[in-house]
Amino acid sequence: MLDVPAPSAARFITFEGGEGVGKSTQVKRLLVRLGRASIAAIRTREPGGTPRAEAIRAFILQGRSESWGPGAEAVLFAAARLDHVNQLIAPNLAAGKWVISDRFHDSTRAYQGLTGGVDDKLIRGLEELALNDHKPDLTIILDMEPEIAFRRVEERGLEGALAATGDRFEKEDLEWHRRLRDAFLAIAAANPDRCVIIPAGQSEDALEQEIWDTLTRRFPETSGLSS
Ligand code: T5A
Repeated sequence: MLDVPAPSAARFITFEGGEGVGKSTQVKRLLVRLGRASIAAIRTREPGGTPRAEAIRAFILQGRSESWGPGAEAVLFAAARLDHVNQLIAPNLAAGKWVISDRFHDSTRAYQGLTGGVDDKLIRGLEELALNDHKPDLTIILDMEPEIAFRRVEERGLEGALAATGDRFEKEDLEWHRRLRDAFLAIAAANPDRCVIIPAGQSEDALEQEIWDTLTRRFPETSGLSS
């Protein structure tokens, strides 16, 4: 008989944190690691991940919903999430693939709720509607002083399309980003079983290793796998 390892349950992992803390970089690196460990996985992002959700992303990040206020924006993010969950996240998990998402529902809680002042009742109602029981198994919150993250985004912006303007939320001032950081720390404190805070000021390699160590501790079925 062939010695085939039992398939492990598909996991849903989200990355959260402020602007420019290195989420996208680490999501890509984690996908490579999972591939080396022969774990089938996809990466996605919010807002976005499906054509309809990407259309909502463009609308919001171009600043076209800004004047509607954070409550309406929370509804828009939730509408994008509902499509994302139904069309991409749930089917992939059901097919046994791990799903790694660059931002998810905690971003609405942090940006529109705790920082934007949207009522917690609305935030919770939108979560219930959009998640449809698909809560992440693990949320990695990359934490960093906004001053440093700002510098990173600025340096990247000098080469990128957002050089002159920045997107909708990158334009907020430093004080706003400090409150945003506190919001993510508060979410982590309220959800210790799901969330892990990882200091993001380390090198990309060191951060990748800490994330992998966190994951193998959390999901013991991965700890014996080569990576
Ligand atoms: N939003 C989103 C809401 O308000 N509510 C919601 O519900 C949701 C889902 C999304 C915006 O929408 C808001 C939040 C956001 O404002 P986005 O473009 O996806 O917009 O914004 P971010 O998620 O912030 O994406 P960024 O690309 O700006 O930041 P990342 O992904 O955290 O950072 P990354 O990996 O792109 O790295 C930034 C720069 O730093 C360098 C990279 O090379 C890059 O240049 N870097 C490092 N440098 C040194 N050391 C390291 N360890 C580094 N890691 C990366």
